[in-house]
Amino acid sequence: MNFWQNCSMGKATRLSGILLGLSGWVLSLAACQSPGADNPPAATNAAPPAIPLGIALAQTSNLALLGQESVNGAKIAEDYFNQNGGVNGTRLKLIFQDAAGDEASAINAFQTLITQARVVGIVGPSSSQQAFSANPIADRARVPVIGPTNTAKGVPEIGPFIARVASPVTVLAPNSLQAALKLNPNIKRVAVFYAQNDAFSQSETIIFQEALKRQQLPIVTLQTFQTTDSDFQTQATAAIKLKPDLIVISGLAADSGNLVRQIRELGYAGLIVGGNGFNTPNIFPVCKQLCDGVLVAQAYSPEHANPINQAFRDAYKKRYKQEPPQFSAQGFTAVQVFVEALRTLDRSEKLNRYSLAEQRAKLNQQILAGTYDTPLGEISFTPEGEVIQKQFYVAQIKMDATGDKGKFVFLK
Ligand code: 1QQ
Repeated sequence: MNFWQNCSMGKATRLSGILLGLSGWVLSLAACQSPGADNPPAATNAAPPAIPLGIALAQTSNLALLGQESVNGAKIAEDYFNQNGGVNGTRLKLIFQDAAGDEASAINAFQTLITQARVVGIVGPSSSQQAFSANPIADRARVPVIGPTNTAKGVPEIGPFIARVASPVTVLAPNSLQAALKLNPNIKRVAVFYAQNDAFSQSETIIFQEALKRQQLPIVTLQTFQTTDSDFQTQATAAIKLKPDLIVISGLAADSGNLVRQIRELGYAGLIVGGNGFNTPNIFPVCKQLCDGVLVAQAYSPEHANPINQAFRDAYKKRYKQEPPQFSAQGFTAVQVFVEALRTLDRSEKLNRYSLAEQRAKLNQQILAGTYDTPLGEISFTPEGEVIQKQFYVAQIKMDATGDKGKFVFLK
C-alpha cells in the first residue's frame, strides 16, 4: 500500500464514524491530495467528496505483466472522466489495492476495499483463477464487480453482483485458430499445451480443443505445465517428436513466452497460436525474436474508430509512449462502465440520498441495464453480467531482427 492509499484508508476509517447514518458519498479524499507542486494542499471542505471506486488488480507478481496494463488503462480513465465532468460534477477517485497473482492477495484487496475504503464498486481481479475466490466475497457483500480481464467460462455466473467487460474464451479463442488455418490450410497435427494450475488456461484449452475437433484436426499430444514454470524442455521435446504443424498454448505471459522460446530453440518451425495470456507486449522481452509469428486473438484494436477510443488511444500514447494493448483498453472500459452507470443513476435519483448499501445495489442494476460506447466498441450485458461485444480481431506478433522491438500486426 502506498502513502496515498494509506492516507485514504485512514481518512475512510476516521470519517466512517462521523458519516454513519448520514447520506452522501462516504469517503472524502479532498484533504488527502499529493502535496507536490501540481497539487497544493487543499483547503478543508474545498472540494465535494470524491466517489471511491476500488481497483484490485495485479500490480506485483508474475501476473503484473498483464495486471499493470489494466491499471494503466484505469488511470487514463480516471483522468479522462474527471476532466470531463466526473460524475455530474463529483470527482471519481480510484483506490488501488494490489491483488498480486494469487487468490489470498485478491481476497485481501477485495476485503480492504469493501470494508475500509467503502468503495461503490470494484474493478478486478486480474485473473479468473483469482475471480473464483475473491468475487464471491464481493457478491455476498452486495458490491458490484466488473472483471476487466477474467475470460474463463463461468465468471459472471459467480453471482448477481459480478459482471465483466472481458469477452470470454468461448468467443475469443476460436478466432485465432481460424486465422492459423487461413495461413496454413494444410495443418494436420496439433500439439496443445496448457497451464494446469490456472482456471483461465484450463477453460481456454477446452475451447481450443473443442474448436480443433470441430475442424477435424487431430490433437497429437496434450502437454501440461504450471504458470510458475520456466523450464519446458521435457514437454517441448516430447511434443516436437510427434511432428505437429500447429502448436496451441494456453498460459499466462511469462510462462507462455518462455515456452515459445524453448519450442523454437528446439527447432519447431510451424505456426503457434497463443491464448489471451499472450495479449501483451510484455511478452516480447521474454521470447524476443522467437516470439515472431505467434497468432493471438484480440478483443481490442487501437484502430477502432470511435471518439472514445480516439481519446483513450491519444492519452495512452502520450502517457506511455506506445499503442494501448488490450488489457489497458479493458481496464479503461471497466472504469468507464462504472462512471456512466453512476452518471445515469445520479441524474435520475441523486444518489447521495441513499446509504452506501443502497448505492451499491442500484449501481449494480444500472450497470447491467446500460449500453456503453467504449474503446472496445459498443458493449452491453446479459442479465447474468456477461459482456456482449461485437468486434474481435486476430493479431500476429512481428519482432524486428534484433528481437528488441515488436508489435501486434492486425490481420484482415
Ligand atoms: C484470465 C485471463 C488472463 C490471461 C488474464 C490475466 O484471461 O485469467 O481470465
